[in-house]
Amino acid sequence: MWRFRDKRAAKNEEVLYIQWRDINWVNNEADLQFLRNYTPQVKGQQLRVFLHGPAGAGKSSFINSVQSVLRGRIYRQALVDNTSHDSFTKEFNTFKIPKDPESFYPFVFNDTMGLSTTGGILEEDLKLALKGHMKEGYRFNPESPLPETEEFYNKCPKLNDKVHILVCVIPATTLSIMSDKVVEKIRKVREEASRLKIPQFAMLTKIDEAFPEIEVDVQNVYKLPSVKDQMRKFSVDVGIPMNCIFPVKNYYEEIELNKDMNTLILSAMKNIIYSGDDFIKFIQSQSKSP
Ligand SMILES: Nc1nc2c(ncn2[C@@H]2O[C@H](COP(=O)(O)OP(=O)(O)O)[C@@H](O)[C@H]2O)c(=O)[nH]1
Ligand SMILES: [Mg+2]
Repeated sequence: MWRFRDKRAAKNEEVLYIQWRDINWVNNEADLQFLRNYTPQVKGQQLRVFLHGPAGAGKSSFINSVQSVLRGRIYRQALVDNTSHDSFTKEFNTFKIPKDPESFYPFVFNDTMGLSTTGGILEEDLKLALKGHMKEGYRFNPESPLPETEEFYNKCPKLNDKVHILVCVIPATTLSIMSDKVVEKIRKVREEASRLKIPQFAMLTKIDEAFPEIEVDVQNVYKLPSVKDQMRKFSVDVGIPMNCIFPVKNYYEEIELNKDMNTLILSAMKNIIYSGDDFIKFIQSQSKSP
């Protein structure tokens, strides 16, 4: 029996029970198999998922969470910074998830230095990274963008170097107090991605911390009117459509996997992969056309 945590929730009883987005809480096996078996049409092709968002938003935790779901056990990699005061990720690195001892999954992640008003990754650098000009191991310089003359500047990016999906990671806890400058930065990067026709998504993290009803039961996520309101506002502010915004709860304190958390992570990843795959096919069709 579902119990209300506080009086405010109790008042919303009828609204709370209407789930506005279809999601299969009972069985996520099909989505898991889809992710495990996904292979791009072209051999050797990889989908590059580029995560950006404020420091401490949960970007690294999201990569770890995807990895946990795929491995079937909690995966702890030392890339999560639990102080979240400063931008932890200072280098441009690609994270690959091992599929078996010999191979990796065909989707990879880039986790960038935080998007803050000062000291975060520069807009120019983000744009260079989207186009595949940034080489592995480049150390971000908050003062100036990567110059063309640098050894870390990739002059002739291949399809695998380019970003295929842009994902903005935003914590639900600070969404309402996000500064105009950060919103503006997110929007500008998104506009550049749109120009390049790169599909864009947003992950709303820390939903458990922001909404006590979700902490009690993750399945309440699509029943709470306040979650939908937050998503709508974010959608309008930065211009990402509602059906590209996914609330997720990352693994950060759990020691065992949780089916509902997995369901949200898989739902987000499935949509990301579909769009990335479409985008790759689009680029390939463009390069073939005379
Ligand atoms: N409550 C809660 N905490 C989270 C979640 N995701 C990440 N965190 C915590 O937020 C902090 C920063 O996360 P991290 O992944 O390092 O953020 P990054 O800077 O964007 O890479 C860590 O202490 C995580 O444990 C979440 O979904 N819920
Ligand atoms: Mg990080």
